[in-house]
Amino acid sequence: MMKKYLWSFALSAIVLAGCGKKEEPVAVAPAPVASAPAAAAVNTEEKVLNIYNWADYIPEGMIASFEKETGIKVNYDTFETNEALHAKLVAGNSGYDIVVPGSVFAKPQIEGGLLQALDKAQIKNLANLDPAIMATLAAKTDPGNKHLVPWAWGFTTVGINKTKVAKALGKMPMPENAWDLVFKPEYTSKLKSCGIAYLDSPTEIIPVALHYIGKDAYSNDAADYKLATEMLAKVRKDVRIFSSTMIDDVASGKACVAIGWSGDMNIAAVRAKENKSKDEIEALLPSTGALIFFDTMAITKDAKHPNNAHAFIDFYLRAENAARMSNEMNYPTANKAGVPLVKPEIANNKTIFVEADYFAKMIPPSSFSNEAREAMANAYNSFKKGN
Ligand code: SPD
Repeated sequence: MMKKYLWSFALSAIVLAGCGKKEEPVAVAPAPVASAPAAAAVNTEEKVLNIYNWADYIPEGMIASFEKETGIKVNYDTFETNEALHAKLVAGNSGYDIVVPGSVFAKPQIEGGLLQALDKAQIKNLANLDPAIMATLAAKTDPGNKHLVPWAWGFTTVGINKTKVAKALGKMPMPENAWDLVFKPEYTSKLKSCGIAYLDSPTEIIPVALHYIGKDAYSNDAADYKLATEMLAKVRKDVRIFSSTMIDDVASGKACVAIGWSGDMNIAAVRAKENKSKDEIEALLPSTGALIFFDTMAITKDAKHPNNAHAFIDFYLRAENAARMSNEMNYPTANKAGVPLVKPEIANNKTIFVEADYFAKMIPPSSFSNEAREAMANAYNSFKKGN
């Protein structure tokens, strides 16, 4: 068990060192105030909750359990990219109460007043969260942990259909750095025959391309995006799919190598087996590191059902629900109380709960200015068009 938590301490050390701060315990739940007992607040909201989350991120039956227990009817929609969620929030009146942005986008959303501060008194299970992860979020994204509660974390990496890749590469050995499979023409020219897929999102692809060429993955400098797209242009003709359905593209064999998210690649492996495929699919751990992400629950500024939203957040933060997410969705939970309930085959999968020495190599998330995101989108769209 000790070993399992090493990564988490490693993370807070890395991030806090970068901020020039000493690690301090983070109060994730307010201390009870000694006063006359208050009457329990009555929730008079209509029994509805509108949630907008990433696709393939919630265990089967979890919404139904919440509905049964609370009588609150949940409308649950999904999105595929941070850009899609962000556009809805910026437009306003999204109708959603809970959204789940990646922390890279959550920061500008907090700064832009698109998310409301949580009422921590309504979320007693905040105490279940890993203080090291909360410290990381406080230092980099959400000062005081006022707005965000982690849903899960993971990393952007290379996923492969081992069987198909071995066949396409023939005598050529696998590279030491797995990013070569998607960015180096010697490899892409061979792998295009079995399908190379990239996530269809500027803020997913440009950061990994920047990292590959030795730049800061979270550079806000448009000149760096030009260098990244110059590198990408060399492999453009070999990329078959810009995917919004990556799990199925990899599981079905449409793509043999992908830039995707760690948990999704593990889900693709499970799905391929369910589909009776003999091909072996796996998430790789590139030698130069993969890009960590945190996906975070937040309540929209104009939420119509904030009390129901707090009730759902508290429900999700129960240790057993957090563990269910890891067990079924293949993403590590930030819920420390839930970790002991994670099945051994998930807890010991090094591409889900990575080991401390690999964790130390990974790139922690940061964020981009609005101008940088726009420049990145332009650079990415020209790359896609082959300009
Ligand atoms: N199937 C759920 C995928 C969640 C991915 N979130 C990634 C955010 C990374 N920038």
